[in-house]
Amino acid sequence: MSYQPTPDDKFSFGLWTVGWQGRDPFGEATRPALDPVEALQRLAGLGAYGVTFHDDDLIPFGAAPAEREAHIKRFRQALEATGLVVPMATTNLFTHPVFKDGAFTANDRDVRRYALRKTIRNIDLAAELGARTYVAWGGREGAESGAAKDVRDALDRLKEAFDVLGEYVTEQGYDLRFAIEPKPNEPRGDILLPTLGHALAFIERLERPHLYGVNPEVGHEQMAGLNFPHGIAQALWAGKLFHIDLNGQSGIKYDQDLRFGAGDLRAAFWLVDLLESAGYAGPRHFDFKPPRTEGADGVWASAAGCMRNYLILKERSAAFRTDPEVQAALRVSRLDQLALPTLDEGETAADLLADRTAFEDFDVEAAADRGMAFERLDQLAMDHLLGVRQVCNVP
Ligand code: 3MF
Ligand code: MG
Ligand code: MG
Repeated sequence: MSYQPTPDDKFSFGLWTVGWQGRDPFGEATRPALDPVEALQRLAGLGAYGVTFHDDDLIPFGAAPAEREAHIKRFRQALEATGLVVPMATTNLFTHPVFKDGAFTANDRDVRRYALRKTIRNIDLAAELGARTYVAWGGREGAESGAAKDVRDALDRLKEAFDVLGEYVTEQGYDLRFAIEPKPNEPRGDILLPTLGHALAFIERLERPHLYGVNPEVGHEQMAGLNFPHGIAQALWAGKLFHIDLNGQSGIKYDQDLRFGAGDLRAAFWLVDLLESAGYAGPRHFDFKPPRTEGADGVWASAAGCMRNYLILKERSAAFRTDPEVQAALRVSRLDQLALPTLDEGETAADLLADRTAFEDFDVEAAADRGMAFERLDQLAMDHLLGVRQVCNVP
């Protein structure tokens, strides 16, 4: 296998990822600005299918209307020339100092109204460019100290903002759904909707819950010490995995944004295994930062590495799932039993109470004695991941 991506793999990149100049809290930019048109050409050349953007990645903040139109026109032409699509767009509600205390939940009401207008303006552009998903990451929706934010009021304001946006896209007839991106901290000390679970619960309180899903990011959940594939499984289970941000992270520390596959490789393997076996049909979107040590060549090597690692892991997952020894090991570990309902069809709680084999005659000690054989199963997975088992029946 060549691991050469094609548009069918649905790999997409944010303009801000390959365009990151390496400015961090301790140092200046190490790379020059990247023209979005060049980004499109390079990404298409590498085999990506899509590109995503914050409004300000494409149109400099504060640009006059004519300048704005010129940027959009150039971008459209580059999309046509490269064949790339725009599956998702989002709003920058975190860079300008006006958003220092948040956007939809800023204490200042005028800032909240401005944030909604900025978002709606870019939603119009997203719809025009054919995007089907609108991501909302509340980077500055949070606080550093207790009294600074009344969290219950802030959640009311956040709900209000999403309900207004939902009403807007419905009235406009846009075929666009929202994907909320959770993150526990950075840049704020604590950010609202810090994890996938918080976001999923919040969505159910909105006026049109069907319009909202999640855009989980590998590193964000891992910054909170959580198991990313488990979170993704729950989002899939809830029908809410609208989009995904793939990158790498090594444990609970600052937001590393490593290329996909770097950091927690085992979690990356189980993630790809899950996405592929669940038939996730959305974009495989990379939200990473080529390290500031890299020059231009390193940026494209890093972007290519994201896709290559995904394809390698996809191959390893397919080899794992089709390996007859793995299939037998899964049965020994009783995964087939987990897939069976605990009660028979039509069986009631009263029937269960009447079933003596379920309790009175149940041999608790014998059941407790059974080993689960998970270690052997996991070693088979490790062998596949590390490439030391012969790859068989790869589609
Ligand atoms: C920050 C992020 C964001 C979001 C983006 C929306 C700048 O850690 O992950 O990237 O992904 O704002 O997609
Ligand atoms: Mg991130
Ligand atoms: Mg992200």
